[in-house]
Amino acid sequence: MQNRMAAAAKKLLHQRRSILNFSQINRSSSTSGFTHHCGHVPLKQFLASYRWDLWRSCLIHMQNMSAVHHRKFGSVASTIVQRNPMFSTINDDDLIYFEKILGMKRVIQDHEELKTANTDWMHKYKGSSKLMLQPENTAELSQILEYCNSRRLAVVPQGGNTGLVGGSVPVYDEIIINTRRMNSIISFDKVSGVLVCEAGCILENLISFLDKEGFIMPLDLGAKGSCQIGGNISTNAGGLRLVRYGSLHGTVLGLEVVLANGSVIEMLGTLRKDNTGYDLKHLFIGSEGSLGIVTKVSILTPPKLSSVNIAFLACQDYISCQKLLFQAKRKLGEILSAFEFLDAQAMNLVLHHLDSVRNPLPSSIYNFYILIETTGSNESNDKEKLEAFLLHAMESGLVSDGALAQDFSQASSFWHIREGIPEALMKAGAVYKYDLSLPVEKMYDLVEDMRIRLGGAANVVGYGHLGDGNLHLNVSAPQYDDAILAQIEPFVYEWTSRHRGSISAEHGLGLMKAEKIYYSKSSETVQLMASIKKLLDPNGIMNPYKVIPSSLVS
Ligand code: FAD
Ligand code: 2HG
Ligand code: ZN
Repeated sequence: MQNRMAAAAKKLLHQRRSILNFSQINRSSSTSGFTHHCGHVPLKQFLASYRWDLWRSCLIHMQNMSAVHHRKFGSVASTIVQRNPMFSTINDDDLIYFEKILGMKRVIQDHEELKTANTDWMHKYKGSSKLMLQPENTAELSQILEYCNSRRLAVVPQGGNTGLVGGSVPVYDEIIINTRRMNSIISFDKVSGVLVCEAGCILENLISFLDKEGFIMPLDLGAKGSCQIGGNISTNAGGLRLVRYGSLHGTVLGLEVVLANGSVIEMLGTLRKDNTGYDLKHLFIGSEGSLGIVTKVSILTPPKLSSVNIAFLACQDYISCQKLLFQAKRKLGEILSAFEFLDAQAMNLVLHHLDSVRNPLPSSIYNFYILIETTGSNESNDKEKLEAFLLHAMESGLVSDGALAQDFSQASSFWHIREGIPEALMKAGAVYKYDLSLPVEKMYDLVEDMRIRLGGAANVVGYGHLGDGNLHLNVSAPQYDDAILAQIEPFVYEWTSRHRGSISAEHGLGLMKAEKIYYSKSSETVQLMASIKKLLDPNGIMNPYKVIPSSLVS
């Protein structure tokens, strides 16, 4: 069967060059990119086996490349809220108290450091905090929050500050509580795969740690070089492999959190099963620092599997992308570990703005690109599955062209195209970001509708986690412009709501969408959220102006 399939694929590849032009790709000796060779080789040759150790080091290299960069271009935050007059402002006694707990070095008032911490990754949201605190452990954090609560000093928890909705920076003078010094790995159990660590561990460091143990993190995202696991949990980050490993609501087994009044809630279980009443950790997964600060995490990590394949495919239309997803779920089944898409506009941005990126496909322009990753434990079985899938995709004309990574550096390059899009957008100018959950069949209609609305005024870009029904709609313009914003909002939210989508698939609400929550949640649900907030944070000091409409919390 396998031989027949391979032979058929081989024949097809030679016969139908125009349909699946899997050009042989060699990595040039410099790191500048690919060199293309016009000849075609049998599919078998493309499915070159991986060396997992090299693959991992490639990933780490790629992660370094993807460490986030800041870029400045104006400041427009569409949401305007009033400072809550109930909050105090910092005085000398407060500083003396904090210095007593943390020492002088971790009570930061330096202008430059504060400027960075006050500004979000997009340089779109800017606060005016005069103080950043860096606790080293839960006890210190607990004392800080207890004090802030008694003094009604508002705080904003901050991890790697890579959030994309204005949640991680102050709106006014909130004290920034930065978790970067709480970065120890506490334990790792090789039998269960349960990792327990502090919230300030950088995701990439956890990935590297686990790699040596033969495991992987169940989440991965382009900001891994800077974001922290506490920030990931607080935003319920989805990322590139949710299609395989599910959301953090499934993989996080336990948390330790500190509430606004300083009480430490120890829920740091390592059990897969525990039905002793309400599972309160879920309240803190995705609550964006509005209910408490996550200090420790227990998370289930999957074993690292030896067989990884990555295909970069081109499709002419969106319907083919959908059909390909349908087929991938059936034909690749349990080995499918990523299914990402980008449109031609996203590809052009990356090619234009990121030096290290080359298009792995010949120069023809396609309308859509799909990145498919498979991860499994049986190389020959996995390859057989992938061959069968690709053969079917070719025969049915769903795929117009494609390339299979033959080694780790090609795999890295494919991933770099997809992960580099946010950075390329930053380099292109001002960007309006929307992160939407939508039925897959409707998803790209929104991009097209937005293009019609905006005409030539802006570049409308669509990409995202197609396997999860998550569209990243980005509107790129030379500079921020109220006229453009008025064309986008509320249209984008109304459109999403009309199609029963969510206005935040994975980035959260932050400041950007706190007031827009009703597009995705009923008023009764939002009221219940506000009641929970009131119960856990009666003075409203935890990350104010974010997540919940300010009328319900002030
Ligand atoms: P921050 O940005 O510092 O904070 C985010 C929010 O969490 C804030 O509201 C903050 O107050 C709160 N918070 C932080 N730490 C804690 C804590 N310990 N306790 C309580 N609250 C806390 N997101 C995805 O879901 N999928 C992606 O694929 C993805 N890719 C990205 C790629 C790039 C290049 C960038 C810049 C961002 C991307 N994001 C993605 C956005 C994503 O939300 C963040 O990257 C990440 O999850 C945030 O982690 P952080 O440590 O930077 O948190
Ligand atoms: C991604 O998937 C991130 O790359 C960022 O979630 C999305 O920039 C965006 O809109
Ligand atoms: Zn994303």
